Amino acid sequence: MSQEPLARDAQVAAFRTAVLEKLTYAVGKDPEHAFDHDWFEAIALAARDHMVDHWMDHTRQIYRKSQKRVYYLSLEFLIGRLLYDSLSNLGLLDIAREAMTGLDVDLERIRLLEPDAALGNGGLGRLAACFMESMSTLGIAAHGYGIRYEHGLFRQAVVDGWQQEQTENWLDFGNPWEFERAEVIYPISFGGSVETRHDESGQPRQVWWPAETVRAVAYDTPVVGWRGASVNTLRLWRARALEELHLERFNAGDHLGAVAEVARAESISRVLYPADSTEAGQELRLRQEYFFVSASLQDLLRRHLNMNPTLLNLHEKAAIQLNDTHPSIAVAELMRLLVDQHELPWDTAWQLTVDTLAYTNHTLLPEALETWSVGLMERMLPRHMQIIYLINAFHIDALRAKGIHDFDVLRAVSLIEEDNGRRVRMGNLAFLGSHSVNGVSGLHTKLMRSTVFAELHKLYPERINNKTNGITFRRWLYQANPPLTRMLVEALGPEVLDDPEKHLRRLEPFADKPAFRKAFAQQRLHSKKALANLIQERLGITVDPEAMFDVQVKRIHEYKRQLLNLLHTVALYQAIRAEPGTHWAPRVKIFAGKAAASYHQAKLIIKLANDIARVVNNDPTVRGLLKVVFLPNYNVSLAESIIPAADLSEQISTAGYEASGTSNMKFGLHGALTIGTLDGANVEMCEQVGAEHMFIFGLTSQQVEARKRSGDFGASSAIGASYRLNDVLQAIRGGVFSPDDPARYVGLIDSLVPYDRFLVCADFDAYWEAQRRVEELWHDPQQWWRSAVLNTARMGWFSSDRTIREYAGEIWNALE
Ligand code: 26Q
Repeated sequence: MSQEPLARDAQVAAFRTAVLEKLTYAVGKDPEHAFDHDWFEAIALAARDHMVDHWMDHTRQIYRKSQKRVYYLSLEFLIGRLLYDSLSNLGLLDIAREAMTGLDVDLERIRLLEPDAALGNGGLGRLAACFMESMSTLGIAAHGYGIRYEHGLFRQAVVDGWQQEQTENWLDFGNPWEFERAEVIYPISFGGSVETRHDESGQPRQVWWPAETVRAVAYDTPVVGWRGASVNTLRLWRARALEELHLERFNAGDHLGAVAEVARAESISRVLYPADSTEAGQELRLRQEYFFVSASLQDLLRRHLNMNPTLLNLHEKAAIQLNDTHPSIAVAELMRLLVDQHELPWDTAWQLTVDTLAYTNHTLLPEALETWSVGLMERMLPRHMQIIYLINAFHIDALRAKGIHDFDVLRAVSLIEEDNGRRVRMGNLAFLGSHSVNGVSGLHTKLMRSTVFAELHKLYPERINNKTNGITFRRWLYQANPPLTRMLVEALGPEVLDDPEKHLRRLEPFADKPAFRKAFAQQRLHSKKALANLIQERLGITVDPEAMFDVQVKRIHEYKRQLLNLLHTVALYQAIRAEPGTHWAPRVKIFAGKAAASYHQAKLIIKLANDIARVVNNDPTVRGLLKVVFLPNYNVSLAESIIPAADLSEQISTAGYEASGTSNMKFGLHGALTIGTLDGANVEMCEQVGAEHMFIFGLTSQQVEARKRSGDFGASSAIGASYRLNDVLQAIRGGVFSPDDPARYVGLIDSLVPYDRFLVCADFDAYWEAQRRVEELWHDPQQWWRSAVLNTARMGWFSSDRTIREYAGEIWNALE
């Protein structure tokens, strides 16, 4: 016998012992009486111990080398479950599985008990989680900073076809991954007034007398990189009251008043805002933004001063990335800390601020660009409002000095919007306060330069740059699809796991090997059977795993055009009913996604999907040819089950609206073929994969722009020219899918004719045609699976390791 198995047996035994010890001494349970949840906790704690060793090593090394640190500020980290993520990156997954089998505990069953950490809404939050993992993998000294929400994104129930929001309680059974740092506490203040005083040398100084102060308490979660390479920290802040109980009031008999202040303070970290575009500026949201930004900046300045005698080299030792404008009050807060607290001159502080901060933009939608009313800002953050006015004054003066007097230009680049009540434009603040402003795909970045930031771009032509998004292959391939991962390792060798960007391409020749294509189709079928079981269990709908799984899963938004997909579903349904004998490709249309609670149109689209599903699934004429499924409560874990099972990936946003998209990459990695518009990162996918292995359709962003300018979205002419579209709209409008309330969709359909803002009608026929090309290829399995393998082979560039390397090299200067 060789050494290997022995060493491995020893590891298995050691892990088992560690779990039993945790179960006994940390959970306080006897193995005989332990519930599955107790086992989960014991296993997680045993895994966490392994991380801690690496964590401390890594931290010591960063200090020793005085490595530059990267701070990723994000109101969202959509992490999902951590058990397999941690075990797999530590190389302990098989060992843990075996160790637990020896105790008669099925690790897979235990895995499912972990609640998703759903501290994010969608793409932006998930990107932050992928980036944290990649930064650890690449050995970057990174800290994520955010809020430890007591309640993550709501659970979505579907009752009678309608979305209902239910409170999410991920912390009910505790969280074994985090360390509370009761000693890491910062005061965070709000309100009050600002007084001008003069110091000894006669210099004016601004003193903020706040009306209210809360505490931010740190909770740390270790984030382990691939092969345990390094372990970084995700530090999330929880809001606590300064005093747990107002004793004087309590003793005076005012029991409710005594706790009211506590409730007000702690509400800051109570719940994630469940919207993925700005809603009317809510006071609590601004409190959340300032709360976590101030705590994070105080923390990182303290860390810097522990290691350095001065703040003057801050930009050499720290890079701060702002995930959208949500943390953009950091520009004013960093200025306040540097000028008011650390007494640096304004100009020095400004230079340091700009050199340290960088901003990522994730949206061009005008209604999603964050602004805050000047009145609210003055009330809540009076000193910051002064600072913003000053920044603006210096900025406008500098432009005038350059000879720029054009009123329209000055109005466009001002930090204050004047025409719609006075409001602070957070995008402009983030732009001015950062040395780098990046978009998240090539097209998106180009549009940033020509639309929202056109005038600022002319003034600072070097500032805007592109960093196309990526995804971590560890979670989205190795953990989500072990059979496919095994195939890749067999074909390409284990080195593919360490450097898929380099090695995945070597899969291309396998696309021409019938045996490989067959095995590839086989592993897909395996995932589809698992998903079919899940659909059966959760919805009682039977679907055929041999049918094409046609999938659109993402937040529900008009620009993402789930409606277009539903119109196609109805068109297909009608066509099959009209000619049931035709050689249709059997399909299962799968939808999932949450709608913001106040987004009525999005909620109506969910209802429509469920109404269509009910009618189609109960119609015997289309049985075996078409099924429609809306899976409730889309989250990271459900995505891990759905994505490996998809044959067709729907990425059909109106061109120019989806900043990047990241599910497009996840689907492609598993070999799903994409039907999509030339939008966001679909464009780069096209370049990598080849348009001949995708189904591209629809108006381009330029054509969309031209229609917008003309004010005619062309719905009536599209309907006039397409009997098919007309039939679909009439059926939905007339109540075919809503016999209980025939008028339910009249408003939805009628609003399209004058104002089809997202060009659903204009793109309908092109989409229908593209779907026919899909069917044609499906009928040619050799070619279908060849394209599928090539999609996987050519997806290496979409690794978030590549994205992070670009950030580190071009924005952070943080490559060793
Ligand atoms: C802002 C203010 C108040 C309340 C909510 C918000 C808010 C919250 C979340 C605004 C936007 C978001 C999330 C946006 C988002 O997820 N954008 C997506 O980011 C992905 C990562 O870059 C891109 O791939 C997607 O294209 C983009 O839509």
